[in-house]
Amino acid sequence: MRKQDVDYSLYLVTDSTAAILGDKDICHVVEAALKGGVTCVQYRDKKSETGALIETARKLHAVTQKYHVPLLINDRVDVAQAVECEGVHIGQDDMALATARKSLGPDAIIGVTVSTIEELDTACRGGADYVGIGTVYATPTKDDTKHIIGVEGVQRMLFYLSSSKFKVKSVCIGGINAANASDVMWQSMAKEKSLDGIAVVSAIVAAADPEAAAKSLRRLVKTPPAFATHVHAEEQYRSAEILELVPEIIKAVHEKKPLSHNMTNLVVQNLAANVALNVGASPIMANYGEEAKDLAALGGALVVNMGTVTPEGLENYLKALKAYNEAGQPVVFDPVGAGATDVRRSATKRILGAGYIDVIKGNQSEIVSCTPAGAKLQQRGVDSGPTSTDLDVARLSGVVRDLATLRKNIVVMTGTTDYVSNGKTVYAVGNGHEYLGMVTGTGCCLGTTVSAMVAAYPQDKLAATLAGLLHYEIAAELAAERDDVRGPGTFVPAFLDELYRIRLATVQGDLAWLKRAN
Ligand code: 3NM
Ligand code: MG
Repeated sequence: MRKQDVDYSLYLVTDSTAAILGDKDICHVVEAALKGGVTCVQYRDKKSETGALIETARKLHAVTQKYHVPLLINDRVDVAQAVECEGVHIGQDDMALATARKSLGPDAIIGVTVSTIEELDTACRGGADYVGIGTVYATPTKDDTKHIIGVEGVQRMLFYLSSSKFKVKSVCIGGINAANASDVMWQSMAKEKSLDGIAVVSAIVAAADPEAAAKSLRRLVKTPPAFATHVHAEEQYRSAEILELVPEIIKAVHEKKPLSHNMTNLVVQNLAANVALNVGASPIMANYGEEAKDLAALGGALVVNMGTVTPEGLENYLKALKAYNEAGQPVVFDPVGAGATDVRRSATKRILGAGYIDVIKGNQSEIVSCTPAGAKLQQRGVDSGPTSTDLDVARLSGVVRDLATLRKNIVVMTGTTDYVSNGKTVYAVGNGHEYLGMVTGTGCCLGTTVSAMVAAYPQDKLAATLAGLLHYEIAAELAAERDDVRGPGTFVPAFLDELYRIRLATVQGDLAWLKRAN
């Protein structure tokens, strides 16, 4: 087997501890895993004496050779040499790559654990054949991991690899299992660069049936997750082209009456439900995560609005996010006050790390708080408007575009000018009225409106999001201009009227309102 041809798609790392291996025989587990489709095996045993290591490695090598799969030894170049297996895997605290290469020669496979760009760069320059990127998620299997990097951390590494000259293969490791394998593969993709595979310990070694576990993981690595099967945000339009789709999208909401499942804060429940009704959706305000699976099956969209986040609420959001992802139904995230407190910063991180979000909608500081760089910044309050992060227009639209690229989704940043991006193009929308800023919950209700649009028109979430934004903000303009509206109080009922009237006018082919789009 030439080392360039090694398949890294399902990389098994063994563990000999009672907590994971139990009383099973390691060779039996590895053979079952190979039958299930494991493509590469690393023997990792931190406790045994050298003699025992060599003895077990020899047995394992006999098994892996039967399946034409390479065996690598964790840390121990001497053990690899003794059993003449295909190579080693070294961590950052182990023998230097150059030393290992010198001992093992050019044909040996040498992999290196990396958790920062600097380590990755060093490994690539040093001639590593592959890198193990981690730790993706905290895992009880290895309790001394240094950096939990999440899917976004993996993606940063892949961005690096995609723009470098190195042909180094990559797998990720740490807490990967059947529940997240396909999401991690898909979400970590950077430009056209994907991981070559996943590395797992407990998902196979601790499984009751390692062969079945391997089989299902092998399939999951190759299958995009449900949420990725919708056409995603690839489209690029000129503004005029996208405007032509707006009536079609508003009509789709009217005809389908999609469910808008809101897990939202106490302040806005009533207004959000009324907004949903008047844009033509069917609202349900359901904060209990257990219900989400049944609701997701109804074909609507979920809004996660963390305006009044609690520990219990957060667990409910995560359950619902998972249910909607599994059903392939869209999710809108409104990170209310994302950077305002430690609790919200950590809730934002958990929500963003727990699944795929189709649309993130927030004000400037909330969107900045969702970016890897902004995750640590302190934000002032939870109300909208610019805060300490006074960014200029170029930077704002850059932030929106980069976050959308990173997450392969749609990002909406509201403000006097709203920015919407799918990671390719940034659209600026200047509609709206200042009364929106004087009534509580109007930002949140925009999330609800967008959820109705993406639920009814999932084939183009960018156009759907823009349609929602225009419907909403032009309704506000029309309401504010009415003679019976004297201020924010009389504005609210008029706004509901205008949301409703825009929908009916559009269905009847009257598109005069849309001429206001700018
Ligand atoms: N290395 P599981 S995490 C062996 O981050 C190992 O470098 C890691 O185990 C790293 O698949 C890890 O059971 C253990 O979560 C992964
Ligand atoms: Mg090590």
